[in-house]
Amino acid sequence: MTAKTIKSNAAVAWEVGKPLSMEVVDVMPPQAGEVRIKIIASGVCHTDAFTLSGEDPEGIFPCILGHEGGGIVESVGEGVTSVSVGDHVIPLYTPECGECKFCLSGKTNLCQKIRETQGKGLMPDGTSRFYKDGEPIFHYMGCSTFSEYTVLPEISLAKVNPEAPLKEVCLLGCGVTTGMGAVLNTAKVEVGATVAIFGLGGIGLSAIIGATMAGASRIIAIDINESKFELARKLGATDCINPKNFDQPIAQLVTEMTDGGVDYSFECIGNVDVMRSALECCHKGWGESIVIGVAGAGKEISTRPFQLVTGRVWKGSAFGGVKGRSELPKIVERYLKGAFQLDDFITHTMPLEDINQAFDLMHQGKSIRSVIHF
Ligand code: NAD
Ligand code: AHE
Ligand code: ZN
Ligand code: ZN
Repeated sequence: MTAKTIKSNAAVAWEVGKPLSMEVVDVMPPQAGEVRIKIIASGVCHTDAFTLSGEDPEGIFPCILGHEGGGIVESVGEGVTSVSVGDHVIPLYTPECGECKFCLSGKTNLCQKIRETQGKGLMPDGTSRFYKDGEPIFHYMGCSTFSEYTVLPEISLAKVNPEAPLKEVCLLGCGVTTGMGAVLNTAKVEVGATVAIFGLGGIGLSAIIGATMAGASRIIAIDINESKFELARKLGATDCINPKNFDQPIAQLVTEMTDGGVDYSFECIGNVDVMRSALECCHKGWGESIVIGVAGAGKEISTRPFQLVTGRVWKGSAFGGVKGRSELPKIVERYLKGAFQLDDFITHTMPLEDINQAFDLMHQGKSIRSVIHF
């Protein structure tokens, strides 16, 4: 049966800095190599707020934000073979085509097959699948999960075990995979290592889970919002620090606490000054700092080159270094076997029409993750 254009409730970001607006939009049928899915749930990540704020150089409006979702295949376009109607899927903002230079390198998860059009808010053929009153609305990060229905390329979907509750595993579409993966895949933290984690939102707390799994001997959790400390401790943080409670710079404090610095640090905020502190609290000779946070347009990082000359390493991590199609289904299986929990992260749930509350809660520091239920 050929799919037709359908109506979908969606939260549209019409312009920078304005609350999202509930609209009924037209969602076109999936074209060749594309899949239309019904979203069941979507987390709200800080990156959605970052783009809405106007800080994202790739931000393009009007668009439908959201990139941390879980859904069910509603229809498939011509030539789609890897998923079928009814399959449970997690949308991927980092696709996996398996054939581009990046996919074949064995060195990165950053598939570039559709990166150019995705960054312009468009499907690979250069057009949108979302329309309102005949005018196109842009996609976001290739996902646009703040819509009841959305369309993605087949290469941007991870097919997951249908027994996994999508209202929980949607968090594996970004935050939890990112934090855990940065520790386990990018840094490859080893048993007994010392770790400092800056920022205890969904990403930083997931990094704590990763550090605990890796067997880190010391996990120093740092945030200016002390309400995050209870969960940080529960997940395995050995020390919780509010930099505001100390006169000395945080890098110096962590260095003193750890006999010369940590083996690994993770910046999970998007603040370039904190990125510097995270590097400089690493141990001379071998300490590695992983940048996960996304900084605004025009921001740059700096340090004395001597920090690198003397053996500290600065790295970045996107989606935890995870190849979504081949690796995310296995992470879902590990979740189903009880390797880690997700419910601690879901501090709030709400229907799509209340989505602006999710952004308010995030800005007020009251949520870890709000999950939208469709
Ligand atoms: P969040 O808002 O839930 O958490 C950020 C935390 O940082 C908060 O607890 C806040 O109190 C804390 N914080 C703010 N300023 C601080 C400071 N100066 N010192 C210490 N703590 C401070 O955000 P999130 O959803 O966890 O995302 C964190 C960052 O990671 C964002 O920049 C987001 O865009 C980015 N991100 C990157 C990737 C990636 O693949 N690299 C994936 C997801 C999110
Ligand atoms: N568009 C921004 C950069 C945004 C960014 O860094 N995105 C991360 C994912 S954040 C998810 O919450 C990422 O994976 N980036 C890799 C990529 O290819 O976008 C900018 O600065 O232009
Ligand atoms: Zn995200
Ligand atoms: Zn590829």
